[in-house]
Amino acid sequence: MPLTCRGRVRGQEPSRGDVDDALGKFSLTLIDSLDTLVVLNKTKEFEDAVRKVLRDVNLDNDVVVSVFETNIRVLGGLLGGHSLAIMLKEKGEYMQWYNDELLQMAKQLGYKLLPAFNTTSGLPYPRINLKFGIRKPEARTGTETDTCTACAGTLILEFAALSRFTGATIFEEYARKALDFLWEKRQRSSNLVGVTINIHTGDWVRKDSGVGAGIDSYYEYLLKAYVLLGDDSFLERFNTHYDAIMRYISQPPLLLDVHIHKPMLNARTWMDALLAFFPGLQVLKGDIRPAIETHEMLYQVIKKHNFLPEAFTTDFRVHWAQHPLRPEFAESTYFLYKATGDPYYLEVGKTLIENLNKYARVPCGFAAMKDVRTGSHEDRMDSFFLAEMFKYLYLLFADKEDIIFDIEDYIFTTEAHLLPLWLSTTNQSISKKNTTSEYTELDDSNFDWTCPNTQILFPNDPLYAQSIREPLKNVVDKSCPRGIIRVREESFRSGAKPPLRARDFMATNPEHLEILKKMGVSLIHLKDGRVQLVQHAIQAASSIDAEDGLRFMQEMIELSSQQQKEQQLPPRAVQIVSHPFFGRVVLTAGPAQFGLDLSKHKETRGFVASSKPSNGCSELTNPEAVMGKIALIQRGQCMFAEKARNIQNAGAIGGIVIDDNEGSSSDTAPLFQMAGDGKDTDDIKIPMLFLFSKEGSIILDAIREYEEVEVLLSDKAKDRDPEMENEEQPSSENDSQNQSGEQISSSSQEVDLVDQESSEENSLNSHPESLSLADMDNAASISPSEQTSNPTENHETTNLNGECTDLDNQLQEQSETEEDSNPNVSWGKKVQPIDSILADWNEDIEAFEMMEKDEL
Ligand code: DMJ
Repeated sequence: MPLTCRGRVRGQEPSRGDVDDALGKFSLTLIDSLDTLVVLNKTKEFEDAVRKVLRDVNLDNDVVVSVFETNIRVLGGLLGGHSLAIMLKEKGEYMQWYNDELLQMAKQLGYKLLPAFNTTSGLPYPRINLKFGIRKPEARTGTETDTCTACAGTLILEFAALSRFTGATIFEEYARKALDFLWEKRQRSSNLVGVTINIHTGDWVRKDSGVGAGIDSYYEYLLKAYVLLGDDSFLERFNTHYDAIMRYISQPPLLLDVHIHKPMLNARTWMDALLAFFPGLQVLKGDIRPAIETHEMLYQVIKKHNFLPEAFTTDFRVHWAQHPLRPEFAESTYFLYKATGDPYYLEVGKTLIENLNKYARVPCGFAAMKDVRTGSHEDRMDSFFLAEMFKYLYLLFADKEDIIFDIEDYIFTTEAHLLPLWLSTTNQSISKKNTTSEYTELDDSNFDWTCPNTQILFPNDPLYAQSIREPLKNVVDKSCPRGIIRVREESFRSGAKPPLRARDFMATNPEHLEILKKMGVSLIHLKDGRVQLVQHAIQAASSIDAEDGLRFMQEMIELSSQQQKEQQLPPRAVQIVSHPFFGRVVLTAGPAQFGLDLSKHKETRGFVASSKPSNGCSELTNPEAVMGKIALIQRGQCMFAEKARNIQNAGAIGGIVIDDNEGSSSDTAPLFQMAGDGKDTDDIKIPMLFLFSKEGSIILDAIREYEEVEVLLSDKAKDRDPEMENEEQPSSENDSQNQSGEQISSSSQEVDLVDQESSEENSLNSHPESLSLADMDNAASISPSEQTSNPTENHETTNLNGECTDLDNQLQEQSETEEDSNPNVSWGKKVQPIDSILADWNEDIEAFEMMEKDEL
């Protein structure tokens, strides 16, 4: 946890839901980063780290973990560590004491995961208890029915490597069986797979299909299994799927999810960040042109937001604003550079590194972005940051002689762990046994370049990649909002009427109501004036109508969540700018519907002061303390607006309301806006922001530690300026870094209709006239004395003249202009020189040493 400078231990921090399934109290980050140390030529440190793993790691914990995450990060980490340990031992200098201990540990872990495969299908359960397995009552797992395709299909590299290293064939057999089952279950007419599958029946639970979340590494492992194991059946399967992906999902430069049964029909209007690995896989496959195109599009999204948002729309607006420092784009950049030798990709890598240093680097590491629009942080640095991001960025710039072994002798797992290619000829006893040999006829010429020789691909044409990128240069900036772009083309061609789209639906149109009826969708009028849409597939006129109904409901749900998002005021940022933070810690804050609007006015900067009474519900008794400062007030006992008036009357220039629910955090609770008191609030002129308790305690702890704490309230965090740091007041005597406040995170959950397909009935509430789905009940929390509110502003993205407008751009440009014209904020747009980064770093180290002493 890079903001609070502690390790995250499962059970000791509030649960973040599924994200925590990767944590098994098995020193995840240490294991996941073992082979990174060798790649970075930190051999001594690697040796120490291996000793620590052997000394400290316990795999027998009573914890329920994700089989997929444990496989790719822990089993993969141990095997990558083992692979490089034996390489070093053979070289004769380091690891001379090593006796396959990591491999033994990997085997122990492998056996712990095997009970997960105890299903009739051979697909593994998604979770397992490390101590009690699946079935025992103490296991607290084993009742799940569904898993994601990537979860079941991303085992073969690690399991086969484990079998081949140890001679225990069972692991490779189980992983092959799971892959065989997925292959059997592919949708036969489209050759695509869905996102989730029932592990008992093999039915597709989610029938949408893309190359990102939920499926990504299934495709990756088919191709890489061929490379590592030399088994043609994997290549044939990959090629069959690849052909389908390029036919239906690839809409250059976009990669858009479709339905497996109706692959000409897009399933959503946004893309997720995980698909950024795909250009890298296309390089391995040898299909460079679309790789360059998609990569270029992604790079432009990154240039717009500094990082790739977790999801972004087809017109490149932010859909999910987090960025947990995912490595996929760096991975693809590395592979594209290897394939093309084009220095452009080094420039791309440089931008990634600069952005990481500028926006994500905090005193104890690199913090995930809570919101790429505000630049606020999350107290989270996932293990893949060290396992993958560091590795790929280092390798991008490394010359052959910088690496102490030949990286070409290894293949990267999905977590970038290194497995030696010589495994292909070791202990092959089970390969090719039981593999299906039923393949679609494909045009083989597409696949000539798999495992490409880049010399052949780019015969003396250094400008090849550039010529592909050039036409895409403005694809993001000049894009107009777009909806679902491909609608059942085959139906149009045959003269059939296009199905009713959710966005076109009008509850007052009798023809539309008729179509709804045909699709088995009924409208129920609720007492509060809203209507509920319910679908009963069996009431549809035909199975085709039933499917159209499902799609319609899914579109409605997506439209609803999109509209809700668009209507929300974006979160704001509280940035601590005084010593020793210097703008590096950025906290996510909720806006207020009254007072100064920070998206329209320049940021407010000031020292913070606690108000008395702490809840700010009556005239302040310490006006001299808050005069000219930003007042801290505790939530509760009166309306937000009342607090604002009281601190404003005392002379405060801004206010931060801190939640009184201990343990609350923006990572676990949805942010909300502070509503007014139902009266005119025009008299409130100062900006007001809301912090949950964990974020608030970071400021309160800073006051305890440093007394004078200065913050910046804004809509977007500002770059820090080293000169500002020098101007700052001298540090307090005790220079230690002592922030507290646990932060936890949960990634956004998509409410997806297809999740409910199996339950036969789908329902959704809406408003009668316009069916503006933003009116759906979305459970804003309303406390008795303070009103929180869902936003009411609606941000149009297309104006009446049909001109293209871009809200993100507008807001960004606006704040940039203001920033430029604001003499108080001189810290934008500068790249921090390296010596200043090092100076910061040393200062941080000193602070931590001091902190350690304090704690001792
Ligand atoms: C990594 O853990 C792996 O690459 C996985 O396959 C999906 N992505 C995460 C990091 O984003």
